[in-house]
Amino acid sequence: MFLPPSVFPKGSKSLVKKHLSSKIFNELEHKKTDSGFTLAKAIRSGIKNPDSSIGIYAGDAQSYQIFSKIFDPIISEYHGFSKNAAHPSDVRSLDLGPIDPERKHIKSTRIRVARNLKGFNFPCHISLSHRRELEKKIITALLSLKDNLKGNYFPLEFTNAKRIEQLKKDNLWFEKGDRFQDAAGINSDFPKCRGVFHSVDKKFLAWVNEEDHLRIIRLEKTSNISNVFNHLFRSLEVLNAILDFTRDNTYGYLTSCPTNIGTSMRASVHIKLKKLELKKDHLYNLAKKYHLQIRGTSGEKTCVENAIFDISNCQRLGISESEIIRNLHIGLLAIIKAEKKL
Ligand code: ADP
Ligand code: CIR
Repeated sequence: MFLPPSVFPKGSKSLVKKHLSSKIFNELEHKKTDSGFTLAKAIRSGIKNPDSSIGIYAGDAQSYQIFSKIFDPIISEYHGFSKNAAHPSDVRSLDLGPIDPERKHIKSTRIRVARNLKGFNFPCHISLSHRRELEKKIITALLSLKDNLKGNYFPLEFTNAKRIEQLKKDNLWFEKGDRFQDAAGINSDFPKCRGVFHSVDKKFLAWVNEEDHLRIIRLEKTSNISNVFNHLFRSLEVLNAILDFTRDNTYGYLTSCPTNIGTSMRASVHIKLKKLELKKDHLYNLAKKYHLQIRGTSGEKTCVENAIFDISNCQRLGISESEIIRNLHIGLLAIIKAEKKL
């Protein structure tokens, strides 16, 4: 048996290290979900990566119950959410207007939600045969979509290099998971049974078997975030009718990473901030004030190139979908005002 603080790398500031006391560790060490997921598997990524901020992944929906003693405090700290609170859902149509109509700063808006299907383990704990069965089920649903959602599926394993190049250029493609996902087991059998679906106009897309079974995405070259949101949720209504997603009364949509539960929504803009790039403290303070997260130009844990920041909502649980968009709208207006003032 090992004592929890000693299994995590020195200097690690991950939430899993912070909250996994010896007492909780002893209570959970021998527990298993019905599909055989264990604490040791859940915390692999935090053990391997000293710079993990969270360090834990769920292997199936039941992980959140069986290992609640460790997931709950992490969720509470990340989302500022208490388990006694209710997670609200509200996807009413919004009309907030464009934030930056000439797109001097906001180059594009991308809103994604994560979904996992009932009856299948999550990607860090799924066998190749189940991943294949799942991919088949999802492709059948996606290829049945009609009108403006009609599109094509490009499997990561079999798509030709020229097409991949174009999909990368359009920001539609995804790569093998990073070292955090790798240590968790999410990259097993990569690139088998993964793929990208996109509508003919390339505005609606779905990532299949990436960090979650599905990432459902709307991506447009616009600063009108409410329009993107309205379109995405109309598409989700169609998908909800043909696929059965895991959802919990308290924690909303259940996902591999506990940072994504709840709405599972990340609404981001690519925004050019030449002046604020030179005043990063000011930018980060504004982000903190408006509960926003700043990522690099190519996504999580990447660098900012040509002053293009990825700014999105931080909180996804205990807040409704519409509220996330309204808050993002207010925060972005403040950030653009600060950029203009400099
Ligand atoms: P996720 O959003 O799924 O949590 P990432 O942070 O890795 O994951 O982002 C996924 C991809 O989406 C990256 O390639 C990133 O560059 C791209 N992306 C994110 N936001 C935008 C945006 N507003 N416009 C264009 N591309 C974006
Ligand atoms: C980590 O623990 O750092 C990674 N597993 C990623 C966590 C989710 N991302 C985030 O909070 N920005």
